[in-house]
Amino acid sequence: MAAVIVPLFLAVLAALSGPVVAHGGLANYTVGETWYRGYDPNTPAAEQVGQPWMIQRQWDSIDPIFSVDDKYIACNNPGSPPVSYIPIRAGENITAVYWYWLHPVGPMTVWLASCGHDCNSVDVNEVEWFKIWEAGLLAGPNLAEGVWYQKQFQNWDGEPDLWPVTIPTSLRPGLYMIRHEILSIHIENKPQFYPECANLNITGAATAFPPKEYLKKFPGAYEANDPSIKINVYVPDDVSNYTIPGGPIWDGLVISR
Ligand SMILES: *[C@@H]1O[C@H](CO)[C@@H](O)[C@H](O)[C@H]1NC(C)=O
Ligand SMILES: *[C@@H]1O[C@H](CO)[C@@H](O)[C@H](O)[C@H]1NC(C)=O
Ligand SMILES: *[C@@H]1O[C@H](CO)[C@@H](O)[C@H](O)[C@H]1NC(C)=O
Ligand SMILES: *[C@@H]1O[C@H](CO)[C@@H](O)[C@H](O)[C@H]1NC(C)=O
Ligand SMILES: [Cu+2]
Repeated sequence: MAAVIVPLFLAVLAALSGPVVAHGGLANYTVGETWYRGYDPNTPAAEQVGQPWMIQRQWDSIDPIFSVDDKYIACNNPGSPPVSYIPIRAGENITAVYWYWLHPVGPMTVWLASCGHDCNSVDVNEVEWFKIWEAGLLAGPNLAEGVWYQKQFQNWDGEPDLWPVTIPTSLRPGLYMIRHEILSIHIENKPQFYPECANLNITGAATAFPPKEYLKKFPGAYEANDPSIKINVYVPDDVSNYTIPGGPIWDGLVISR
């Protein structure tokens, strides 16, 4: 939908002011009262990449990723990992801050991947991600007219748009990446994936870790022919159910390894 959206988008951007980030992506993270600045595609990379405060992976485009097989589906990432980690305790909330979001239809998911001893030497396409949060269709009557979490999240007014998620209380501590994904499905057979990733240093004394069946790679977690990905939500019919792709979320209760 980019051809239609770009002029409108620029018009909205022109209306925004102050510290507002001029794009529709994950701009900041908060934990408690602490704000963490994310990567800004509208600021030169040289001013951000390698900076000691950077906690989010570099991403250079607000444009969507259209294919489940695109390697950028992991982290919208052409290159550089951040230097630092957001410290957070298992059981605490991390809130993603967007200053603008355009699309209303489709699921939103949050994933974690354990990095071992260093998130900056891992390959984002090889680490194993597990889903910790999801929200899709919240209420009927059908996919076109129903209430989506994304519709409620959609924000045009320059106020911070907040997406809080709890790190599972039972998760064992360590270095992790967190991956937020918005999937917009307003065009049949042309899904739009908008992922961003950041580094977390999760502390605590818990010991749980999800078993194998929850661990997925990107690409790999999704199938192009999944009805939840290629569906035309605007065909009037009786479909009132929507299965969020990528398998179930890990409830944090299964202990293994
Ligand atoms: C939010 O992120 C943007 C872009 O990365 C940055 O310019 C801004 O200072 C951040 N805001 C806060 C409160 O950290
Ligand atoms: C923590 O996040 C959850 C969603 O995972 C949300 O329901 C809850 O309101 C958040 N709590 C706070 C204090 O923000
Ligand atoms: C992660 O947090 C622990 C506990 O505060 C700290 O000892 C460790 O140095 C941190 N690791 C990194 C890579 O920031
Ligand atoms: C709705 O549920 C049916 C029956 O379980 C399933 O086959 C179909 O894929 C679901 N549709 C979506 C979009 O999740
Ligand atoms: Cu679009």
